[in-house]
Amino acid sequence: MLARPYPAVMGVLNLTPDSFSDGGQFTSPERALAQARRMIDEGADILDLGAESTRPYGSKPVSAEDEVQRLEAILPDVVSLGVPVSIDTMKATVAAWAFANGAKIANDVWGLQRDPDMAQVIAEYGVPVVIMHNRDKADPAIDIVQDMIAFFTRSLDIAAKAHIPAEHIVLDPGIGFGKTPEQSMTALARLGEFSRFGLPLLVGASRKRFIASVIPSEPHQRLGGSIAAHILAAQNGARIIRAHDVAETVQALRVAAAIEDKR
Ligand code: HH2
Repeated sequence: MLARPYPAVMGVLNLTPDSFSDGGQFTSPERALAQARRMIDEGADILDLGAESTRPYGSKPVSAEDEVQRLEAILPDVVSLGVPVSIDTMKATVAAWAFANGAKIANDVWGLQRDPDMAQVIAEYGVPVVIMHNRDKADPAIDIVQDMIAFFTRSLDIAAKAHIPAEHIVLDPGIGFGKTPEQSMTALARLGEFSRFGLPLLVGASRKRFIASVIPSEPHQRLGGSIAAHILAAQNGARIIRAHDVAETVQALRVAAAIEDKR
């Protein structure tokens, strides 16, 4: 057995026309299912389905009805592939629909703090939840890690009041959400500070804008930067990595873990 097991990989599948890096690529059920199969073949442990882009600039808000409509054509078929499916939504009604149709994990980019019914729905279905840090607007003047600790404390309070068990909670720094590129990198560098919560961490740095702040690049040109961030996140304790490029991510994580094993 490896001294430190490599993290699980969550493959991203956006059923949206406007996601920042893969918008419009997987809106047809055939292409979405083919991508889901491909990510499973490449080693994805979880598939994260999203039907509303959450990008900070330029995404269009989608009604719950439209979000469900986008998912209806695809989610049940993806569930039938046998890999756990997480639902990337901030709306409780969409999450409830997804759980009733086989999704097994909640992924809330507002950490239970946007939709007041979200925690209750998650508790009723007894599913694990990814609580991601977010802010309406980046503020370069704040200590982002302190802000995240306060945010997670609020989210965990909401979760406790809804009787979501601690074993069902994963924390996520929300790379690129309500943060300057510098703050996203600070969150990654200081990931170890979240170990105080004693909960598993998920990191999703895939193709994000902070990479372009170091070296100018379009989203599809950011694989190297994504892998660098994910390897460091794994070394700093991340247990789940959310990525678009599953094969490359799995390979990088496994090689890094195999090398660490020789220390
Ligand atoms: N990032 C995105 C969306 N959902 N969920 C979690 N838990 N963590 C993340 O870092 C995260 C997330 C943004 O990436 P993507 O899904 O590719 O883009 P979009 O929101 O534009 O669909």
